Amino acid sequence: MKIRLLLVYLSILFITLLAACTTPTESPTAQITSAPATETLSPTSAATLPPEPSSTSTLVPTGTPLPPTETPTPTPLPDITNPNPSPEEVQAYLLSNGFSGFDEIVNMLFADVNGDAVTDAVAISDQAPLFVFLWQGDRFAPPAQTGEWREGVNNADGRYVYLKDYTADHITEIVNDSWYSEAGETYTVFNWRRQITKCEQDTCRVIWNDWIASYGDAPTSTGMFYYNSSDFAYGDEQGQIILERLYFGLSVYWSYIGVEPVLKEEYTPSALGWDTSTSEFIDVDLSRRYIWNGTEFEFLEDEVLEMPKLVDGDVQLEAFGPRQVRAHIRLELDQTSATYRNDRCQLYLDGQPISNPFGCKNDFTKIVWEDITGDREEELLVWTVSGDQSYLWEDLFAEKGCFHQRLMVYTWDGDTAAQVGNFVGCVRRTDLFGVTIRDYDDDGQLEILVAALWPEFLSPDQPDGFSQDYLRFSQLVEIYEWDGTQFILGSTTGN
Ligand SMILES: [Ca+2]
Ligand SMILES: [Ca+2]
Ligand SMILES: [Ca+2]
Ligand SMILES: [Ca+2]
Repeated sequence: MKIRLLLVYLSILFITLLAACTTPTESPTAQITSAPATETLSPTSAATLPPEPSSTSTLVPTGTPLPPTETPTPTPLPDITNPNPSPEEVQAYLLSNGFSGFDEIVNMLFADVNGDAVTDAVAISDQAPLFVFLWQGDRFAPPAQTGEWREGVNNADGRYVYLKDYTADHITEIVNDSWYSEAGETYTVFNWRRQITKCEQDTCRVIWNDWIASYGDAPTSTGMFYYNSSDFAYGDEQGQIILERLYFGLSVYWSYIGVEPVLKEEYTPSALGWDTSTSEFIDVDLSRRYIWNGTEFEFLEDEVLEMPKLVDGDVQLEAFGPRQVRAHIRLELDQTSATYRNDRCQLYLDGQPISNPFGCKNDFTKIVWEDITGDREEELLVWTVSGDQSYLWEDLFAEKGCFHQRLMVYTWDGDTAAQVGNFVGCVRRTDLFGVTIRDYDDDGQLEILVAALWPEFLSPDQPDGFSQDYLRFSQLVEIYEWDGTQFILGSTTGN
């Protein structure tokens, strides 16, 4: 027993001594932490920790040769020394050095992004990562990574990467615009985000990251909204660099609490003590300013350009015409929501239905008798507003797929009613203009003006040049003229 114990003791002593003698200046743990290229994936630490190609040599088995495997571990390629590498060359370098989160490099941008007057390279992958390669004399240093998707989202519907100077130093930043859609049974939402990355010497970091545009259509719950923004950077009187963002849009029953975009919480209906159950709610337009503090664009202030407001409807559901004929609206109320409703209306004359059912809001529905053709005979006019397609009543279509104002016009000869116009105009701004009647060409005869479209989605590459706008309002207005029998499309104006 004693001999055995002694042997154990000697063995432990021997091993300890051996370990002490063979401990190199580099500990095995140090090797492991420096080996994986994933260390370089953080944007702040990237470009400072080149992966060491030699460190993986210990992982190569030296014993019996193995049959070729299907996924061999790639040998890390050395730093890129070609100042104008192809996407394939960069992709091979990245994949062999353990960079991940993408399948391929789809495009390259070349510009000086760190201010040393030497051209750098930005590799755009097919997924989230962007890799910024800064040129260092004779090679590209291992890259910094940026280009994250929106938090909690694994993929984007689209992305556009370009270079623009945001800090007024004539050194370009890397702008990563991405967009996302969400859709459920009763809603559709699109959000656009912008991430701006700035590089200095051998590091890169994100200096601004937020939403830039938003569009939603939720007819049976929160209504419709769009928000767009534009940005520009300038130096103020004190020589400070300001990033100004102009947010503008239209929101119907959508309070921006807890969802994107969050504008000013103090201007939400509940904060203002508003009852939106019987009124249209129009949201705020504002200018938001950030100041460049040398590290990032820091929030400075908001300036409200247009206060939110409630727009009360003009309601009249019954009107007596020539010879006391009674016109009225029969309503079915949408009771699916306390705050937002798409009701169902139908027009009756002398007790008989004369229209198909149409989407309406009962608080904004009005019928009037009025001569708009100039023959001194009154027409029956129906005005209303409504959201897009109702999910409650599937037969109610907004012909233009937008939150809209509708005008229907009927003539009545004392016996029969004839529809001579049915106009749907997309409401685009806070005046709620969708359809209006006026003498557009000053010839004494009234025309009907109709706003043609809701915002269009744009792709960043426009035929007429690059656009940073992803939503655009058509300003197109259709002009309908009375031809003696009905209102027909005569011309359009705007664009
Ligand atoms: Ca450079
Ligand atoms: Ca700059
Ligand atoms: Ca008339
Ligand atoms: Ca006219």
